[in-house]
Amino acid sequence: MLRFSLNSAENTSVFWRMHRCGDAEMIPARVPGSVYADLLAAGKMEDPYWRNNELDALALMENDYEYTCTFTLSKEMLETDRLLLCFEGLDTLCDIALNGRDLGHCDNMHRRWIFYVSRIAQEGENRLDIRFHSPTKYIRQEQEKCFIDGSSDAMAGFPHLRKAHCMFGWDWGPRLPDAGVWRSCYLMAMEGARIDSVHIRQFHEDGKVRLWFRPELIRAKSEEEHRLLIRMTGPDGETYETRGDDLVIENPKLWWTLGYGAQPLYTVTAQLWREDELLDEWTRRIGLRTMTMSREKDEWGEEFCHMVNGVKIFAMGADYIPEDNILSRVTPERTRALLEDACLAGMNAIRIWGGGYYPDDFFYDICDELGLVVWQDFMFACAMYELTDEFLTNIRQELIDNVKRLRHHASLGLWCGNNEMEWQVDDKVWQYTHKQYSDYIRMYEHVFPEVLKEHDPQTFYWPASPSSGGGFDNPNDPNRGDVHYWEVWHCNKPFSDYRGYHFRYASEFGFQSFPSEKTIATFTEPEDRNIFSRVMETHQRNNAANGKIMNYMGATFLYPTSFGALIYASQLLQAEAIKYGVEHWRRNRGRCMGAIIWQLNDCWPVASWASIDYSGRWKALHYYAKRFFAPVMLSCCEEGIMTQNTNPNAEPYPVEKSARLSVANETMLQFSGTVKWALRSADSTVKRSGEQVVQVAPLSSLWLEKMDFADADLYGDYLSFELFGADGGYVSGGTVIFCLPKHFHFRDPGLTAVIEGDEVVVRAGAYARSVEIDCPDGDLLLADNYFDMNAGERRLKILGGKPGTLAVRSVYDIR
Ligand code: BMA
Repeated sequence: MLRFSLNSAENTSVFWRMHRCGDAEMIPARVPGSVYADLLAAGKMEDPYWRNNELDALALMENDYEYTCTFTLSKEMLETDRLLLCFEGLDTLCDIALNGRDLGHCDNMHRRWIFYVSRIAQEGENRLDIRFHSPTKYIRQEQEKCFIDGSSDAMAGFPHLRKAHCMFGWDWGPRLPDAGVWRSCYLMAMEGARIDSVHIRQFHEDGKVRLWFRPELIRAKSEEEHRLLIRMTGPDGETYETRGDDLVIENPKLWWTLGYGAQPLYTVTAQLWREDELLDEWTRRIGLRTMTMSREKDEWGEEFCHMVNGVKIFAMGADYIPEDNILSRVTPERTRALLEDACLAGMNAIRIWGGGYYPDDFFYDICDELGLVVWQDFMFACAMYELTDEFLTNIRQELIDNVKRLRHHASLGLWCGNNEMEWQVDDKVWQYTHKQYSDYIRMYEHVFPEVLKEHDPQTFYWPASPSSGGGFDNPNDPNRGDVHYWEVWHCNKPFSDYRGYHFRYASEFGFQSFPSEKTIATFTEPEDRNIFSRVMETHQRNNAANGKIMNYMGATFLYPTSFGALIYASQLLQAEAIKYGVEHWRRNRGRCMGAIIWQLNDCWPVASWASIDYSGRWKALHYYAKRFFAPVMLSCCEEGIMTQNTNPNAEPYPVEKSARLSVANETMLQFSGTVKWALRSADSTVKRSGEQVVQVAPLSSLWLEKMDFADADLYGDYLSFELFGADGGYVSGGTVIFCLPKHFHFRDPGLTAVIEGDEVVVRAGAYARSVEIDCPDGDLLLADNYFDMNAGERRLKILGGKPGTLAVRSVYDIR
């Protein structure tokens, strides 16, 4: 098999150019790449993320754009049995011509497109033209012909086109429906046959693994005899070989989710031979493991949890959206940094949300290496679809392409039909016809399972997120399946509302905040830095949500009188809200088995639910997550003003002041240690204290006795609690207050922070809550941040970034 790359970076003899149709000027182009990326590089458009530039950039997509390249082919390539022109991704509507001859029309960015070009390609110079049609014009025209309802955060008509829905806008994303050759393209010259894919299944029995291989070949000549040889190399270099269709691995090294064991990977190479000629080779890495969802019936309903090698794990993670609206900016390095940050915060699972695109191979390779379980939505979200024969054929092929591309990955936890549509159809959120209603069932409950039955029967399939198993049977049931819970945030409920539910698996719940001030500076002029300015509101896509943040602000903190304090306080609101939910669900491990935070990342600089902002900076939430997703975590279920709906205008009223500590142990080992607690006044003086030795079984959580703090000063005392391991080392801890932070009588902690070697040393003279260490002239990644501390000292390891000047503040400074 000869391969001839048409990618700019790999083949310098291929020169791509592009132009706006109707405009004679050609500009240099890069492939893979996009219209926006090329126009930006040529200085033909402004940064679409800067201030309000988005609308000008959107208008550019009313045009068609043509990409052209010339390349020289050798006789050797042309004399093979077949010459294929392959596109791993075209975004989206386009017509392709080679040497002036039409090859075809493409209309799905999620598919791979292959054309047989033996008769059209020629020795010497060839010319390839790809004309991309305006996506905005197309969805408008189609919507006029046939109305299809869907999220109003995106442009009307978006469901008509198999293009990442969020490129048409979302409640965190801009309307920037870019276009272009967004993935690799190349020519393949094939002799005899080629390996399209190898379907590998695993059977785990009696401590051994039997691997079963089914090669999927594309043949140029049907009568020819071919032999397949499978070679495998284990993580320690051990080798295996078979000419048959299976292989037994004695003493397999099992792949585990992060936190439960190691991530050994085996490399499988399939070779296709014609007598002694090697025709093709296919190499992938796999992990030996079983992976499914457990749905055992129990006293509350039906559990829903990942089971890896027979072990039920508590999924801790976040929802992933595209990392950039300009897709060529998403690189393996950037994705690795993001996913490593997810792991640093203790995450073991990632849900790939269905309104974006199926990520690149490198995304899953990284998840395999890190031990992240991937919940994979198919790319259907918040919309109805009209199932014509053509649309059905198109999406069936989209599924086949992606299932075959991804099914071998160790990290692949489950396939899911769509995002939120069973729930939204059931709730009649959209206008739909009878046909569209029955098309829903046909797609997710017939067509999708059929495709998977043939191409990946070993991976669990779930019809929608959320769902209770399908058939519009109470899709968002708290007692079965997964749940999207949005009463906190979208319905303005207080954080404590999370405690009212014991979801089996929360696959979405979230709370917004502003990105860091340094990130805001990347898209604003100083005069824009007011959260109700037009620029700040453009970079907030959830309706009136900057006001919503202020509403929660008023319920929680004093009024922040500087922009900086407001940004900081907004991040604390988000972090506190999510902590309320996650800690509660971890305390109820067994009944609850998953907490997937909406959302991990952003695709442009924006106010959103993300825990890491577009510039890669950790918001307070991500540091909080590092604590509440810690494998062994001490948390406190307190009763105070926040949990009791008290009305401050009706004083005096009785307020229960109590606390119940809990230790969650998400490791495979028994945990032994000591819990220490103290009731303290605002200057940190201990009023009374206690301690308790605890033994916590693996994969369980342990409640301690409820403690009554009727004697505590409601506005002046707080409870601190810490967990120490058997070796005396600090494991986990925190503080709670019994009133709202805005009413607590904080003393000025007189915080200071200095760098000593590879540590930051923080000192406080009194109780300091949510202590932020920032580096205004640089960026620092610390072992902990936004933490509570008693009067005294804390030392924090510097994990990354460049130390510069330090700035430190706490809730005391929100005023
Ligand atoms: C859910 C998601 C997204 C959305 C988020 C925040 O509905 O599935 O569609 O961005 O909530 O509103």
